[in-house]
Amino acid sequence: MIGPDVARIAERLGLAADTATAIGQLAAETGLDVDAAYAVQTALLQRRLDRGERLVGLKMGLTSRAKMAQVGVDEVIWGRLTDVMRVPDGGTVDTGAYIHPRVEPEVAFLLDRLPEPGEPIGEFTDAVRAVAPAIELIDSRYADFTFSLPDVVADNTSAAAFVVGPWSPVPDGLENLGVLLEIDGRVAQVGSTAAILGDPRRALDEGIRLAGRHGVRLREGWLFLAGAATAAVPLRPGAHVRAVVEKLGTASLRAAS
Ligand code: OOG
Ligand code: MG
Repeated sequence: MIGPDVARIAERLGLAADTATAIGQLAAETGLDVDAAYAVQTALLQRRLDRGERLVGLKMGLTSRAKMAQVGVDEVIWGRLTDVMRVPDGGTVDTGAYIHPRVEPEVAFLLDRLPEPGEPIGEFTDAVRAVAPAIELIDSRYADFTFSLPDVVADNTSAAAFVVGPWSPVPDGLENLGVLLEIDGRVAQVGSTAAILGDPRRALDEGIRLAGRHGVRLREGWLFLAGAATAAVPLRPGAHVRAVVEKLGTASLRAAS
């Protein structure tokens, strides 16, 4: 049997992102399974590297029930972050560069030295140098933000842009910090870091394990987004967005009007 055409699917998804044009789901029609979907993701990353972008870390997706319920997919997934996706804290994005952007509050880790594959993480603070509040801007390349598990994996888990707030040393206890997402000064989502796999530190174990299955090793100096603690909210032109994480502070962005 002929497998799905990984290069062609990556090209369709890459063009959809570059031109902010939604496409239909691909997995059912092309017979794409989850393993082949990660191969598409790798090809999409290569497309970005070929135009000079740098891989700066990984993001986890669907690590909270709120997110799983919002998109109707209930598996933890991971994707790639590049330097071009990073927006400075307080920076401005153009919603016209995206199809149907949404924002969600996250916790970011700055990775230190990680154990060899197969070895457990000793102390979390050996593996993570600092933590920060963050905002992820997601933008599914599929029409109506609707997809299956292999579709969203192939689409680099809807990754589009992200903001990292100020770094802090790892506080004692990351497992139950209050999280708010504010739009124009109004609370749009309320949650807790407990929503992220019970403790966002677990997201790192999952990231090491799941990326390791596809031969990807996390590196010192990489960023790591642990996954949204709440559902995502549509980003409208002119909006001012803040993610506030107890003990860690605030990350913010503006959408140009
Ligand atoms: C998939 C990406 C999920 C998260 O933090 O859960 C994600 C999506 O919702 O489109 O980034
Ligand atoms: Mg996210």
